[in-house]
Amino acid sequence: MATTAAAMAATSVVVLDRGNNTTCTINLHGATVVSWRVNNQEQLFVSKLASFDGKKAIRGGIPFVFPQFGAWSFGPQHGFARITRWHLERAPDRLHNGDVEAIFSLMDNEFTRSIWNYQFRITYRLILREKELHFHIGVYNPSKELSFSFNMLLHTYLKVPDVRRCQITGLHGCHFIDKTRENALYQEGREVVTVNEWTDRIYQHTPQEHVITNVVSGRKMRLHKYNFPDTVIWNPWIDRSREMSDFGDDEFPNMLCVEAGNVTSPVILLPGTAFEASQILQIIIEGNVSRKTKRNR
Ligand code: TA6
Repeated sequence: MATTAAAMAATSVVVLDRGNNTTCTINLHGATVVSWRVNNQEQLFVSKLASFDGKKAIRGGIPFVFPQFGAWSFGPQHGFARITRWHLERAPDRLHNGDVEAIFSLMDNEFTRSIWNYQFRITYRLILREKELHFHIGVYNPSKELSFSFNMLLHTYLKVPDVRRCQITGLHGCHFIDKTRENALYQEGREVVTVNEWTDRIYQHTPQEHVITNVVSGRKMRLHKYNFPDTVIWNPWIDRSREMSDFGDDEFPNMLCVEAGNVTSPVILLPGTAFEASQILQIIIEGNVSRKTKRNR
């Protein structure tokens, strides 16, 4: 019996529910996190014009960029992972400490090999904690002969009341490729980065932690990353917003992309080897001790 689009759509969404109106919703189309609600407050931006047709990338949430960042002569912009249906490897499961975990996976198939003829397997483990969302990624090369290289990035769309009031730490002194100025290379001189115009920058060799101020309800968000050396900062502002059919002309003030990834130097994966990377998004409640102090306890 053919699977109807409606049935497909219905079975495309996985919800991690930790109780207390704290949930995380993943669409199997791209394993795109399309919602993260903490005490009923949405933390991620999804465009009101986003497409959920199971073909186009979802405009918002956290699309998974792999194996290519940006334009690609062999295939779609930002790779095929965000437009491919992933497998639910392990259904949402409540852990002993009340956190909820689920695992998604993507393996090479006829479609991916028609674009990029390599065997691969990705596991994507998400853990929903009280005020945190954890992302653990493993990329494995099952081939006996062939190595492959790839970019990988979590294209996180943060929801913000007013992007002009946001500040991003952890970029001072970093070199960046400015896609708004013919990809010229510059060095960041500001202690905190603000966004008051079209911004599209690939910051290189950034530290493991960024704090973004004035996200939902004026709070701060800590982004902690491991094995993701680069950070992309993006806001399309007025003109670029108009160029995107799946993005409202008036939506740019309410989103800020802070994207952890491997962009400037691709990862090379030898046969039979694996690569791991992770990201933690943490809502900072003033007085909330930093991750380091918590760990040293
Ligand atoms: O990550 C920033 C960026 O590469 C921008 O250049 C902009 O193109 C954005 O991604 C969105 O790309 P998309 O393919 O989703 O339209």
